Amino acid sequence: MPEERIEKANLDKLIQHAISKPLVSNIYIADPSAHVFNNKIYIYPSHDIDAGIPFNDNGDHFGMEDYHVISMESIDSEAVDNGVALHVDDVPWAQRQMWAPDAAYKNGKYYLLFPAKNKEGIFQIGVAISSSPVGPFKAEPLPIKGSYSIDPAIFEDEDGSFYLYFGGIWGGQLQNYRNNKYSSNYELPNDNEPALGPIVAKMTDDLLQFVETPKEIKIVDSNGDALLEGDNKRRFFEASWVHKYNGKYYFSYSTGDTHFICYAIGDSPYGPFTYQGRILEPVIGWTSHHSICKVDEKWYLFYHDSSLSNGVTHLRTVKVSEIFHDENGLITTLKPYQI
Ligand code: FUB
Repeated sequence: MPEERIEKANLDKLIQHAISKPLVSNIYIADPSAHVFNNKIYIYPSHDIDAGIPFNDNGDHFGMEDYHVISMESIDSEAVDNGVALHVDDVPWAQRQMWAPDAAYKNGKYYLLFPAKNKEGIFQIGVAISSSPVGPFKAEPLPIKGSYSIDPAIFEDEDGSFYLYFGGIWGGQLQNYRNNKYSSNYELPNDNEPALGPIVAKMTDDLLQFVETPKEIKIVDSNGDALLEGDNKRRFFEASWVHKYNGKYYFSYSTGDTHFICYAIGDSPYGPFTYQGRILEPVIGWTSHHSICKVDEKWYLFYHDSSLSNGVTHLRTVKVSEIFHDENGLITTLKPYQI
């Protein structure tokens, strides 16, 4: 898998024709989880750095060490970097690789949910708490019991229940789990077998633990058949996100090695979710990761690309663009570059 998947001449053209500009350019950020708290927009991204580790399929070159929270007064206003909100050195159980986080608000407190590798090199998911949406956050001493893999996305349903979605294959280690148990002998399914699904668990009232055994989510085609591992233009890879629109649950995700952000619709936060189509065509850079957030009655896709670093996969920048649900609730596919 080459690091640079776009040739230089094409890269310049794409950058010139991008539909959106970087929200901040003083640091590299990625994997944006956007929320509106108290009428203000807060983005919880990964903070990309060059850790000097060569590109590999295990994602070791994503050597992030801390989180910064980005805030915006409104969708058109300047995005402000609020400095370090949590550093890996201040997380007792974590060793390295502070990958894509998310955040929630409940009863006057802000909760940062984040993956990191523990001292054994296994990804788990932790919680850190602050009285401010921009931190600093104080990490719990241990990760969430029973948590694993990467890319936590926390969704608050209309009844006040919170659900945590997570999981990612390859560097995200989801292929090493079956029924929530780890084994380095587990591998990806064969191409003609159902793909691995993302994982969901309802959270306790204090948002610190799961109330239940995590469950694998099914993403199915229009016949109700599970998407297969070989169907890599549609099957789940990483970057879970859930939003609710007209009473339906929209589960969106990245297809990873085919670089699409896709979505599937269901009637329950647990799925099953029926595949619908693409939200975002491939961006500059290998990864694609997004969130969907309603701001002032409009829906926005927060996403990243590697345009600010001229295509360096692990040095990304966050952008935002409005998206539209049509009269049937289907999302119009966004082309990130108008060529
Ligand atoms: O940022 C590191 C990893 O890259 C994330 O966890 C994935 O979703 C991908 O964006």
